[in-house]
Order: sequence, then structure tokens, then C-alpha cells
Amino acid sequence: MRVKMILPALTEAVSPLFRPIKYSLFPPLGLATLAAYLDDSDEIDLQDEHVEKLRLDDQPELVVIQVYITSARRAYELADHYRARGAYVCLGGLHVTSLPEEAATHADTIFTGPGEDSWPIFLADYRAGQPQTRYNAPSRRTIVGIPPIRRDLIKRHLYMVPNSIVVSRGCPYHCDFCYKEAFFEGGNSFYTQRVDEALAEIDRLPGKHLYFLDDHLLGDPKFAAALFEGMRGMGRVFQGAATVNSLLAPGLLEKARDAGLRSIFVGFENLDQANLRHSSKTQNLGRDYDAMIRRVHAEGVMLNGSFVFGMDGDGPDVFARTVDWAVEQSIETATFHIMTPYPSTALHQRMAAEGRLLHQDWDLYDTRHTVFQPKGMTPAQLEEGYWRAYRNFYRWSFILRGASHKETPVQAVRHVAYAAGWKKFEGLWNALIRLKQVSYALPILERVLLGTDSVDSHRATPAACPKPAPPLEWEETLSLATLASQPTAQELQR
Ligand code: B12
Repeated sequence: MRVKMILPALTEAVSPLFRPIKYSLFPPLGLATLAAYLDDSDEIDLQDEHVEKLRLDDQPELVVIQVYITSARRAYELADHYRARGAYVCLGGLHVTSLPEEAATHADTIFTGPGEDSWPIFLADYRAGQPQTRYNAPSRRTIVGIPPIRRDLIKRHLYMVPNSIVVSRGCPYHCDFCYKEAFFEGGNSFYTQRVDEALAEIDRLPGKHLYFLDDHLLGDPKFAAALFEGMRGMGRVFQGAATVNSLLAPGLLEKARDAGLRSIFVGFENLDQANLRHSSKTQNLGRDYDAMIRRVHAEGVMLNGSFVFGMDGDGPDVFARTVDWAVEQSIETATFHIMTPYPSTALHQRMAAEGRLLHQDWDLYDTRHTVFQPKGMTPAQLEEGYWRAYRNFYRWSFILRGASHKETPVQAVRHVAYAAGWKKFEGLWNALIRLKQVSYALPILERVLLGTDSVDSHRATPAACPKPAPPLEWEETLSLATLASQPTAQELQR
């Protein structure tokens, strides 16, 4: 069977909002996960429109498209194109789950929720010539025993972070603005892989760097502790996301650090307790943000702080107040969002009930546009404040002020390298991307993440885990850059 799998672009490469480096970070993990359920005899063409021009003059039999809200219009265009060419089109993902009726008008079959349970059922029905028009994820979902992700279909050289991985699905919390509640509706909404299978997946990944894309990597402390135990001595350096309270919990952060954690994405969201309560961000209520930040930095782990502007208690001063706080806390990088009422979330229902939704132009539901009527300011003030927050936080003077709060000069240099590397070298990243050499940026990222640590300086107790062979002298002297960018024997075989 000829199968075409497409991740349409979230924001078109022609848009001024398109930051090539941001859209050349992660490969389409979701589609590569689904591809593992196809037969070895199937011819699979996996294309990611963020990093390559789509080939649309082909004749696939089955077309599989992942739909997010800001790629919905494009996804429907592609679906209509292929249906007109006689292909059987399947649509799934977050936006399809939010608005199945809308998607169904462009598809032969739609899927709601996670795909690992429903997709293989569909494939059996399809091969038997009896596909349904809709498959909902069953109430009992699991990723135990899932087939290895088809990473061979991913064009690794086109991504800065080819080793993205997820070892769980969902999150144990219920924030009203998050996609999770609606996406996992009707069944279990937080579940993990088995530790040994997760470790086996990690083992299959070449190089050192990993990026866990889990919504909450520390969501199941027992699983996380066992995973980090198993990773010790693997010589990995990784990044992930977790909640404030999980990072305050004794013991787990240290295990993560020993396993190679060097930067963590944290949803601080807002500094106002009433706003957090109103958004059901219960896991942050009454938590000492400052203490958590000191604790994480003391472990040599950098922070990417995520913030949401436009909550009902926010006035025009929220932008400067949040940026100043983040800089004074020496938070290395920040991701700001304009609160976005995604369809089918509790926030959307509240905004709709209060008649505060401005429109349904899904392209603008990208957290950079105001799509609802804020309480404490005008929509224009919210957008202007959002851009000002980004501009200021990544001003050299702000980056240097943030770094000046670090304990040691080495930590300060690392802070500057990480923050500036992400926002101040667009020209360099764009050139590397145009030359299809963005993977050369990865060793620089690894070096910055590790700071003065060498990969093997993780505090692994010799007894606990086999010590990998110390790097040969010449390897250590050679900058990690060349090492990591050398294709491994394995990669050469592909
Ligand atoms: C990687 C990622 C990106 C990548 C691109 C997406 C990609 N897939 O590569 C990049 C970096 C570009 C990106 C950008 C943004 N992102 Co983002 N991103 C993610 C992240 C962290 C991981 C996605 C992933 O790989 N998941 C793991 C795989 C296994 O799951 P999956 O891809 O969802 O696929 C599974 C199911 O969805 C389903 N499925 C999907 N497609 C199909 C198709 C069929 C036929 C079937 C059967 C099943 C199926 O089955 C798959 C296997 O289970 C998610 C978090 C999340 N939980 O989804 C956020 C997330 C999708 N991003 C989010 C946001 C808000 C953004 C940004 C706005 C952030 C910002 N401030 O700029 C921008 C988008 C800007 C814009 N223009 O819209 C939100 C989306 C909210 C929403 N309702 O749409 C998420 C959910 C984060 C969150 N917790 O809120 N993001």
C-alpha cells in the first residue's frame, strides 16, 4: 500500500511570524508513531511541511494528516486535494478531536483522541474493506507494548532536535486553558510507557541529546524515578517539561539531574494566585516559585519559564511585572502566550458563555493574537504587551541582568549563551536551515546544556550503574560539535 503521512505547517513559511529555527526543532513524532502500525511492505512517505516542500503530484492510496488548530485550513486543503485524486484520507490530532464535525467534511475517516489504540483497529478494518467513518479512542488507553517508532522515516538532518521522545501521554492536572481535558475525554488521561520499553526507545536514539516532549515528565514520580535510574550512566543530556510542585518534591529532581537533565520547561503561567485558581491551575497554588527556581538552578538545570497573559485579573502592568520577575529570578528563557480559548476546552466554554469570543479564524489561534475580549485591558493592549514582553526579555541588557544573578561566572556565561543562542542568532540558524545543516547546531546546544560538565560527570555511583568507557583524550579535546555531527555507523547504514 502507498501511504502518505503529512504534518501541515502550523504557520506558513511565508508568514512574518515564521521563525525557521522554531519550526525546525522537532520531527513529526506523532505520525512516526502511527507509521509503526503499518506493514513493512507498505511504502510510506512522511512529509513535514515545516521543513520541506510538500510533493503533491503523487498517487498515494491512503493519506494520513495530523491537524492542529492553526494548520486546520491547510490540512483541509490537502485533504480535499488528495480526495479529489481518489486517495482515502484520514484526519486526526488535537483539532479533529476538538471539532470532529468540521473535520469530517474533509475526510473519509476521522479519529479523536490518542491514536495508538484506534489506529490499528482502523487499519485492520481498512484492509478488510470495511473502514468506519469515525474512530474514537477507547476508554482504556495504553502505550504499553507499542511498536518502535518509525524514526527511519524522519529526515534527521532537517531538525535541530531529532531525538524528541515521549514516554507518557497526557497529564494528571486539569488546567482550563489546556488542550488535555478535551483531547483525552472519555478515558484515562495520563498514562506512561513501561520503564524498560522507554529505556529501549532511548537506547535506539543515536547521539547524546534527548528532548522529552511529555506534557509532564515527572507526572508519575515512581515511573520517573525508575526511568532516571535506568538512564544513569547512559551519558545522555536531556530537556523536558514538569510542574512547579513536582520540582519542589525532594529527590526526583536530583535523579533527573544525575540522568542528564539540564533544562526544564515549567508552566508558571501567571504570578497572581486568583488567576491561577480561576484557571484551575491547582498544582501551582501556594507554591513557592522562588524556592523552586533556586532549587533547580542549584542542581545546574536551566529553566524555560512559560507564561500566559490575558487572564481575567491581568491589567496592562502584567507584562513588565512578569518580565522583571523572570529576569530577577534569573530564568534563562521564557515562552509567552496570549491566553487562547481553544475549542472544546473549559476556557472556551466559559468565554462563549460570557460572549467574549471575537471570532473563529483558527489561523489566529496561535497564542500571538487576541481572539477573545480580555477583562483588564483591550485586545490591542494584550497583543502589544505580549510583543513588548518578548522584546524586553530577550534584550541584551535584560539577558545580562538575568545572568548577573547567577552564582558563578560559568553559570552566567551559560545563561547568556542559552538565552542569546535561542533568540539572538536568527541569521545563523536561518542560514544553517537553508543549507539543510541545522543538525550542526545540536552539538552547540549540547555544550551549552552541559556547561562545564563533561557527559560522564553525572553523579553516577559506580556501584549503581556500569560506567561507560571514558572518552578517549582526543575525543574530549575535539569539540563535541564534530563528534555529534559525524553520522554514526548506524545512520550511515540508513
Ligand atoms: C512538538 C510540538 C510543537 C512543534 C510542532 C508540532 C509537531 N508535532 O511537531 C512546534 C515547536 C512547531 C510547536 C509549536 C507550537 N505549539 Co506546540 N507542541 C508540541 C508538543 C510539545 C509535542 C507534540 C508531539 O510530538 N506529541 C507526541 C506525539 C506522540 O503525539 P501527537 O503528535 O499528538 O500524535 C498523537 C495523537 O495526536 C494522535 N494523532 C495525531 N494525528 C493523527 C492522525 C491520525 C490519522 C490519527 C489516527 C491519530 C493522530 O495520535 C498520535 C499518537 O498518539 C505538543 C504537546 C502535546 N501534548 O501534544 C505541543 C502543543 C501541540 N503545542 C501547543 C502550542 C500552544 C504551540 C504554540 C502556539 C506555542 C507557541 N507559543 O508558539 C506553537 C504553535 C504556533 C502556531 N503557529 O500555531 C499546544 C497546542 C494547543 C492546541 N490546542 O492546539 C500543545 C498541545 C502544548 C500544550 N500543552 O498546550 N509545537
